[in-house]
Amino acid sequence: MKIKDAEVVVCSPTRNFVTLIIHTDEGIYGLGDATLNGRELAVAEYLKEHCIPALIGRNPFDTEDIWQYFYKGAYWKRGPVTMTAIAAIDVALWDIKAKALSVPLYQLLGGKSRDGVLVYCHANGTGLSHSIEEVHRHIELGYKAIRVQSGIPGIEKTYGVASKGKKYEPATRGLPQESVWSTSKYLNFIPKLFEAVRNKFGFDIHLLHDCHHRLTPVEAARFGKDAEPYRLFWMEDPGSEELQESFRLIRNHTTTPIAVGEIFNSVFDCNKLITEQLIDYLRMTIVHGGGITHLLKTAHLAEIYNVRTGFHGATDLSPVTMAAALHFDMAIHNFGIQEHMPHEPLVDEIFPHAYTYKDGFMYPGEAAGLGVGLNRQLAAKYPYQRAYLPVNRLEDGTVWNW
Ligand code: GCO
Ligand code: MG
Repeated sequence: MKIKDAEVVVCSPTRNFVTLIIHTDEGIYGLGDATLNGRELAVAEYLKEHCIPALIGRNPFDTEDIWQYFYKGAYWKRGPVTMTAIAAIDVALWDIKAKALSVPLYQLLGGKSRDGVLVYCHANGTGLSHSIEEVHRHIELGYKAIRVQSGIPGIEKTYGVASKGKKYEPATRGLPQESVWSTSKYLNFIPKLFEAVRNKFGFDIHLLHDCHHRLTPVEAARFGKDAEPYRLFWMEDPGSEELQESFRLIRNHTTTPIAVGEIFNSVFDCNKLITEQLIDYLRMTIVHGGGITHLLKTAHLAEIYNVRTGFHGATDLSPVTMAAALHFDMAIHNFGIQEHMPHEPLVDEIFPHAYTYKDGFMYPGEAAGLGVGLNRQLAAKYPYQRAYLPVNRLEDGTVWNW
């Protein structure tokens, strides 16, 4: 089998998605997600101009060699744009391989290690009582694990919280929106939120929280200590991750489990975090972490050090990534949990898929390959629109991590 051609489809059904389609001479095609939120066209061009011409004629079964060709062979290694492009190629090739062998992808990654994939959803409230209502609504939907985010008294807009009556979506069209952040207001409020949620719903439900990179190491340590009585499943991205050793300080002060890595793109972003056991869950995911080939190696390293996976699964990761993640989650031993932020019905219509949700768990389905299609006619009706993630500032105007 040979790669005959490849194309990049960019569409914007409520938000932007970049999809790579690789065609083979035997008529089998594979899909890869290449969406990098707010930087979509950089990856689309990288693929079109620098990768696709060098893909033609290769054997799609050579996933390892093709991965190394675009990674080591490019001289310029790593970085989100490069690694997202490589991930799209890699996932499309695994899709082709599994389709050619007529098996669902998880069969090639180790087979079934579990019956279903535990997922967590988002309960986002504008304030304490609304957050409690949202937790209740998601418990009714069967979720066993819920990430709780809330508007903070005294802060106008908070990460993870939708404006009234709307679904939360971090990127917005036009130029970047700006928000203002106060760590002290946040740290004063969040323990009260989790106290209220535990008082109302008890300890049988898993609760998670995303700090979205905003705390310094010592503030994160304090957050973790304050959260201990509420037994969080994890605190996510407590602070900026560039300095891996900074997690030692957080770790030394709290038993609240730590999850990081949704913006990582290589094992070299988390090698110390893993081997020094500074984290509990790794969020680096297939689309931004170099694809299945690289994530398998990273997850296997993590397994040795008791670190489990907790893949990023926000709506900016297309159904193609969701499917790839679910096959991966099903197969590896050190799976922890999977984020599930359901896509809009229009997105599901453009990417029809075999995966399903039931009672707090997801299932990749038994279709050959990833089990995801692309309705190109419908996608073409929603052309790309420039969109950005917000920019964050402290109350005095200093730019801060969003
Ligand atoms: C999460 C994330 C997202 C990101 C978004 C950025 O935990 O789901 O933090 O909501 O902000 O994916 O592109
Ligand atoms: Mg996050």
